[in-house]
Amino acid sequence: MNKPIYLTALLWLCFTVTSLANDGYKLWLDYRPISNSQLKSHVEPLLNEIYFYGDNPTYQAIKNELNLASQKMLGKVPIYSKDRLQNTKLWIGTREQLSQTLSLDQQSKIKALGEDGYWRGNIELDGKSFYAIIGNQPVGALYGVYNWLNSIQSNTFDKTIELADNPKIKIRMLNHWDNLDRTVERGYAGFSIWDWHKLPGYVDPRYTDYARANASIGINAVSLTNVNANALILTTDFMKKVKVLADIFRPYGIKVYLTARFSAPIQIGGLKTADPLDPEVKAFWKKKTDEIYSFIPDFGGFLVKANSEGQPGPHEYGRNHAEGANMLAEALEPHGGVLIWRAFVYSHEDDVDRHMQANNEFGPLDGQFKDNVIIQIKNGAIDFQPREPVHPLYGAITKTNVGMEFQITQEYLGQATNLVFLAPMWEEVLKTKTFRPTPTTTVASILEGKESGQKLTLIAGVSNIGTDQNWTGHLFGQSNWYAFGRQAWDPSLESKQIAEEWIKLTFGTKPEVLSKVEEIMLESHEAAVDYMTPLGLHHIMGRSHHYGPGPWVMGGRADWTAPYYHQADSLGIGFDRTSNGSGALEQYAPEVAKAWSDPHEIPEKYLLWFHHVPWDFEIKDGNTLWDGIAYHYDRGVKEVRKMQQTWASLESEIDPAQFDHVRQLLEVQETEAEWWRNACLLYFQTFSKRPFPADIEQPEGDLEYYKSLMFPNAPGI
Ligand code: BDP
Repeated sequence: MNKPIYLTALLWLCFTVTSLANDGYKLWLDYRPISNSQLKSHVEPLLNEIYFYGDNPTYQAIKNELNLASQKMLGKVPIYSKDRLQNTKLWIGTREQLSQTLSLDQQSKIKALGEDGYWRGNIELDGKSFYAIIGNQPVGALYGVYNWLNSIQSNTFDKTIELADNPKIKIRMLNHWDNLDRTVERGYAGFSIWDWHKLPGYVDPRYTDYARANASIGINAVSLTNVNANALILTTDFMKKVKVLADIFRPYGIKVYLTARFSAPIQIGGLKTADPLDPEVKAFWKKKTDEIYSFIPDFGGFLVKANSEGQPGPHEYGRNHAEGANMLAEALEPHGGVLIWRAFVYSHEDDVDRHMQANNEFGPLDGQFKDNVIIQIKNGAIDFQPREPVHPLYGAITKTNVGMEFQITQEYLGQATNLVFLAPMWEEVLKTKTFRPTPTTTVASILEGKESGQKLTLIAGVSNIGTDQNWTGHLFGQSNWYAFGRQAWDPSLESKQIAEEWIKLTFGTKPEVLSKVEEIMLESHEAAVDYMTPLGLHHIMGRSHHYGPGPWVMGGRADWTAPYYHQADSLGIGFDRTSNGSGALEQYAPEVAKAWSDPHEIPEKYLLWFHHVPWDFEIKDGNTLWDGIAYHYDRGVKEVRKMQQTWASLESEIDPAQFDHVRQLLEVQETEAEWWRNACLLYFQTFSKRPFPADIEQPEGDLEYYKSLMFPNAPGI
């Protein structure tokens, strides 16, 4: 081989190998070359002639994205025009900047999209045609550009179609549970991406990529630190570090929030008390808040976990949650800041069913919170279980701003070794009817402020991001970050649509890949529920790390043990929350309480959540409860095997590195699903004293062996 040919071949090989080994870092923004020639003929002229109406940091961020995308998609940088009419085909700007060009009708249409909305479409002017991406604010244009690039990547861009969109939720927020030493509570993807030690001097380029990823899916708020908060984050030294992050995020439309430790006045303020009604305490928070705003003028506000799981709060001083929250809200108010107060409260001194404690605390306080307070409520009343009935606070309080807290990190859903697409679970929650305040109310309509007229709307998700090269540990964890952003933007989106979008951006647009990966994703949540906690079982995971099964976990406070939740005995299994039991069902609207109080009427997926049911109870498919439980566990394992086979059939279609990463993890998932099934069935059999149905794979192994497994180094604790 002569030298130049040899060198070209070598270069080609290097390029192919590196381009094949996709490490997942680029997430869904790994723009692929456009192979469809028709699409290319529509996109290329636009990227060759871009005109920006003015300049600002957000437009610089858009240019940065267009540069990256164009180089990958077309192999060249875009060309920016200086004149809006000469050599120009793509306009990017705000409604105001384009007001001379837009008809009054177009202007009012765009205006109606609100502060983060965007419009994109064709505009005819003096016989010439321009493609325009317009926001009411620069950030709207940014969202419009991401949406446009997304449509190019998924092969759906059509210049002739007008498209407008706007978020239904105002604050679309990631909650990082990141500690200042970079460990991450319930994090399974390495360490925290916030390198506090090197900040403010060293700025990791990852911060910008993080902001890009969030902006591309509409996330506009991040709380940087663990809700089990460290007061040091509020010191001046840390503020300088936080400021660097806020400055990076600002052009991407992202506001920074911090978790505020309620006892900070004592820990960093030198006071003897943190009583929210004490004048010195109030003065501390006011001064502290003013100081934060002097560094970060658009600081979002505080997120607070108080009087829960040992965290300090107003109860120590005989004050209630409203008094605690309002004091902090007052400090934020002059700056337009928001106080997010979590409803995840339960006390070990209170032996009332943990399911009921948040309603008991917050119900009587409805209407007492200030306008800039939002109560952030988990999707269910216990704790991010594989499946939970909706939290009874939704619809129970109507005079207080409420927001959703989902968990993206898979604390109870196989952590980073299990492929579980969470959008179907969130969709199920969002579509749930609460029947309060009206018969048609759903969780989504409450969150969107349609029921109460609340202006401050919020959907938050506990982040699954860490320092792993692919950000989320499991490649499919990226789909949950993506889905969260999309559902927070528009809670009415279907999981199927979201899965399709993500698959196209991640694996390309081949129909076979699309349909098979979609099948895996859409069935994965039900599979996990089956092999972990079928028929409404809950909180039977390993103690503390929550990794793997632990239905036998005993000792310590009752509501941190598994038998508290499953209540298995010789007669049956399940937690009686009807009026004969804890009475939690009565916290729901009468329509729900009535239907669910009958074990024959309640949706079977919640059966054991609300009822203690005899082992021989006949379930809907005609089986006894005991056999039904066994069939569900067995089905879960079989579903994982089906996922494995489907994935295996895609080997020739998927990047080898990504293929192998997922293949290996699916093997781990199969082992873990078998472990769950065997351990739980063998354990529950000690109560049911019944044989397993003959046609399931017989649970093997020895219960004592499963009980003896220890994971002292499990991540995320
Ligand atoms: C639970 C976690 C715990 C969190 C708590 C919370 O196990 O680590 O601190 O929720 O949400 O899911 O505050």
